[in-house]
Amino acid sequence: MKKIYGNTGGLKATQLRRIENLHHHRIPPEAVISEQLAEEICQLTHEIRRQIGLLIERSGKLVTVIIGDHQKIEIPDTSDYKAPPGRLKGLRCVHTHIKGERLTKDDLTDLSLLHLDLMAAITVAPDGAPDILHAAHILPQPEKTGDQHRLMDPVSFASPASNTIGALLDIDCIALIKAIEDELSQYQKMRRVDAGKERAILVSVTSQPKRQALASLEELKELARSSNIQVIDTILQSRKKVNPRFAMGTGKLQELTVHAMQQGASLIIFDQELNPSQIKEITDLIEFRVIDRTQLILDIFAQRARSRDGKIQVELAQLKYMLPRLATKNTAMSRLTGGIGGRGPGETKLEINRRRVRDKIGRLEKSLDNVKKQRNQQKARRTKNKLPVISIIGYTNAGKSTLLNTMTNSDVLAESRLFATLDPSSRRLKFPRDTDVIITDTVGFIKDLPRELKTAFRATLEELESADILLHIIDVSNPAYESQMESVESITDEMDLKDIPMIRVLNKTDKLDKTAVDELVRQTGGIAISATRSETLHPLIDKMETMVQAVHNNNDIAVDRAPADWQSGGAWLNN
Ligand SMILES: Nc1nc2c(ncn2[C@@H]2O[C@H](COP(=O)(O)OP(=O)(O)OP(=O)(O)O)[C@@H](O)[C@H]2O)c(=O)[nH]1
Ligand SMILES: [Mg+2]
Repeated sequence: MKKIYGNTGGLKATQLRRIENLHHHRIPPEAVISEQLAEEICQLTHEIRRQIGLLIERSGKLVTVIIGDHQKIEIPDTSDYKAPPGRLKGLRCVHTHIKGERLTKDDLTDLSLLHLDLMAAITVAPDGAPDILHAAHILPQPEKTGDQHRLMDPVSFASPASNTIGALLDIDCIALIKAIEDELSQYQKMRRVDAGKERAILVSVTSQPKRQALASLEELKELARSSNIQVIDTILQSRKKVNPRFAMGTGKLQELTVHAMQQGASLIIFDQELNPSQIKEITDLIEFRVIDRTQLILDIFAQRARSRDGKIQVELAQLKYMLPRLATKNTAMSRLTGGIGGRGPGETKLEINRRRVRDKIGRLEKSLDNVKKQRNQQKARRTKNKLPVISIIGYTNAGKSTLLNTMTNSDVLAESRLFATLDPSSRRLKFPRDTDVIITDTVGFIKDLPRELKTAFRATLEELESADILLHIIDVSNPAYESQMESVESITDEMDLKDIPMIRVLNKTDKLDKTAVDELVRQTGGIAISATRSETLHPLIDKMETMVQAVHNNNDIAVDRAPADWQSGGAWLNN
């Protein structure tokens, strides 16, 4: 950080030298400020009619002198000093006030936003001597009153009994800061903050109806869980109109940052996609890593991608998402692009300039083209062999992989997290009446699937276009099943899959009672199953086989041997 910062224009050489010399003062760590230093900055303030501020480390080292105007100072970028999650920054600010005013709203805002150890203002007496010291700190625990700061009792410099400001204040500055941090960590322990994990506060700022917004937050929670992030709290802020600059109002944002610190959060996740300028404005303003829903999904994809194609597709999507967000200011950029827990493209890679990112995007797109060519060749081979293809589609976590496993006795990864499957897998299946088909399982859908991912996964999704039948798996035990079903079907419509016959499959019916299931079957025209129980699959298998044969009669698909490179799945055993 620069040693002197701010409004130095028009000052005399002697005044500037005195300002420089402030750096020679020693401040005892237990004092807020030394008495001589307080006298000197008040004298200077009195002469130049501008506020003077000092940023002081815990050790007592003076880092920066700030020159303001007659009513405020502007704190420079302090991102060299990072407040670790749930702690204070290790810097305090002491500054002068010319007109005898107490700490202002702006002072308290800076205290919150920067997580300063302490904010103090010294009023300057008419003769230029220090008069009253006002100080405040962040409250380590939320108060019923909603206050986020504690204003300490003002202390007069005129008290003849004292000779050091530490004693004058009757506080030991370093002990006070330590006490605040101890209380912070105790509070976090009480809240069972898990030290090894990313800890996030989820925020939704929306003009949507509340029910919808809550369902979306619920899904965001699941996404966070799938990404191994501990969710500490969720906040829903309904607004008539989302603030174009910061998504929420700055006052709310300030409250959020103190709240997040008290809770020991390391990350704030917005449920809405933040545009590049919003994310920059927000991260410039608050001391937190901030990501949005899209970035979280990208992060999960980055963790889950196994195959070479998958990895290329995800990296491409991440780079495309990042490109417009590569802010010129390093701080915002590194906070944004650290990835979650350092996954993602990584800081160093992203600190290279836009041009190199663009080059990389170009290279990745080329390798994807090659992948696509190979796929087309495979497809051509498959068409030659004329084996009907049934593709399982559906919302993420609906049970697609489980169904594939149960039907074909295989062992594709299926688990209770979102986007367990990224890479498509195919298995061969023999129906009871001896029909052979290929069943494929692929990446799940989600509402508001990030545009970047849609583009990147185009090749994978285009595979669906060659399916003869689509099995749309719906997890009817999920309260949001209806909107999930709509999301999937609107994506399939968008993708030109409308003309492929589709079977709606109502899954996880073991979790519901029979009347509810009957009603769902009636409403959706689907077939009820439980993918974990093979005995429930007969009606579905029947329907599939009948449909395959119908398609076969129409399209002249011979029921033939599968090509040698298909992994053999089990036959459907009619037991
Ligand atoms: N109770 C119950 N759970 C099921 C059923 N089918 C699947 N599950 C569970 O639902 C979770 C998700 O299943 P997956 O098969 O991984 O779902 P998916 O659709 O492949 O999900 P992604 O690959 O993540 O998009 C797993 O924990 C399954 O055990 C079912 O019929 N009943
Ligand atoms: Mg799956």
